Amino acid sequence: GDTKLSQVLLIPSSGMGHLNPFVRLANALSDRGIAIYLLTVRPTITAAESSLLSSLPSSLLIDFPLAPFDPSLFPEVSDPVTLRWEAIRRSAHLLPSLISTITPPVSSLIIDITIASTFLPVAVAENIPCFVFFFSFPSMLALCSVFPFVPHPISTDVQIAGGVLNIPYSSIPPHFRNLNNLFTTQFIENGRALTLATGVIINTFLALEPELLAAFNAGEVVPGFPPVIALGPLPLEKKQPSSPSPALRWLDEQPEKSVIYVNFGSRSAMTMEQIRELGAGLEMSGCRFFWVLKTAKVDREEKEVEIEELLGKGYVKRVEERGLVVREWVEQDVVLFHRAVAGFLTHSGSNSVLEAAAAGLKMLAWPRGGDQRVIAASVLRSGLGIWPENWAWEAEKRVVAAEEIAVKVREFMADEKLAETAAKLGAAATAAVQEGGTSDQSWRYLITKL
Ligand code: BUP
Repeated sequence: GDTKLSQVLLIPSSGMGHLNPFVRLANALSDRGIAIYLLTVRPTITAAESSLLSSLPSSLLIDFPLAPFDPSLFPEVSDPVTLRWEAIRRSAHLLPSLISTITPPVSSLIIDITIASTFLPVAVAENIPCFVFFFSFPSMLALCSVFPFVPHPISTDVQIAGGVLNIPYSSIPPHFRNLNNLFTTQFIENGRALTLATGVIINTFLALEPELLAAFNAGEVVPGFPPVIALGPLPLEKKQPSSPSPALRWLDEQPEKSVIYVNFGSRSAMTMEQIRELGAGLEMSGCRFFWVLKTAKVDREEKEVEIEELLGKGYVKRVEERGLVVREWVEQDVVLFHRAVAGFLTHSGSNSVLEAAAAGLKMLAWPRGGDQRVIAASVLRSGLGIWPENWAWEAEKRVVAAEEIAVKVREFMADEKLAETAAKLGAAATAAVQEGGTSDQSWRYLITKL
């Protein structure tokens, strides 16, 4: 008959970096015969999330009305996404009554790491298996799982599994030094709760951080830690073939493997001064470039500033033969696999890096904040890319000069060896998800547990 094996309720929190992988996971679960529901909180914070949700069959979506929440309790938090996480975290007690209205009944949960500390105890009390979906790299999962147990405020490097990994103090997000910061307390509480999970799902593949994944599953990172299920790279969305955007048409006209794609993700924005230096640096490098330029952290707040107002009069015309600057959302999953693209200047957001790894594309990492230095270190270790470690992140307010950017970009684009190792890792990513591959085995394990 038509009856599916299991009914899984997916609970994302907020932010495109979370919703995107959740939707990919949902699609992959459906493909394997699992019925899924997606709990949503609307209105979403960003327009990008709202448009992604409206592209999904509405029968999958279940609205989650939140408990009243007063953001003025957290005057120090300016990021609306972090506040939304907190609002959801504080609504966990509403879950049992909501679940009881769903038919056929929910057999297990997959929840967002950012809401783990309150939802895991509810799942345990309700006796429902509950998996946590962790969005960053295994090295960040390691930091998350040991961070509740290190002396605070943190003032040293963090050693993982007796030296399998060392996370330097300088890579730890600066706000993690401040225990009065909401983001920090969320991170600590969520990390501490992880041992209650049935398993931790992570969108990566074994070849990226093999020793660390082995250490996790041998109980060497945190004793009694649940299985870490590395099942990536998750397949990208199945898109309706739409007419190619002007940006993609521009890429179509560029020579094979000639363009550096520049994008700092959906949640980072540079200062005007740094934007100008980057613009000048890309121009000076002489390389072909495709740059997605953002000036606001939340897309709905993006101002209608003309590119020339940011980069100076005549810029667009001067670089027109070899550079394209756009101000809108691009289909990154298509861009990364485009034949003209040879490298990626990235903020090393976890999704961006994994997508590029899947495409076997070399990266020039310029972390801006959050988990991005920890990820950049992993990019460097694995041979996927390079990381000029002295390039400042957002909080440092130091500006990297155009000349320095130009030299590095040129060197990076000319690096054939790097392109080869990245391509090899791309092949490993492909092999991992094929039948019998390491991620395929993780999938089989997960399905039996759902
Ligand atoms: Br911008 C942009 N097109 O123009 P990350 C982003 N993306 O498809 P973030 C586009 O958004 P955090 C665009 O492919 C990736 O799936 C991109 O996630 C897509 O960084 C996602 O890379 C961005 O994880 O979030 O958004 O800064 O660092 O909080 O994970």
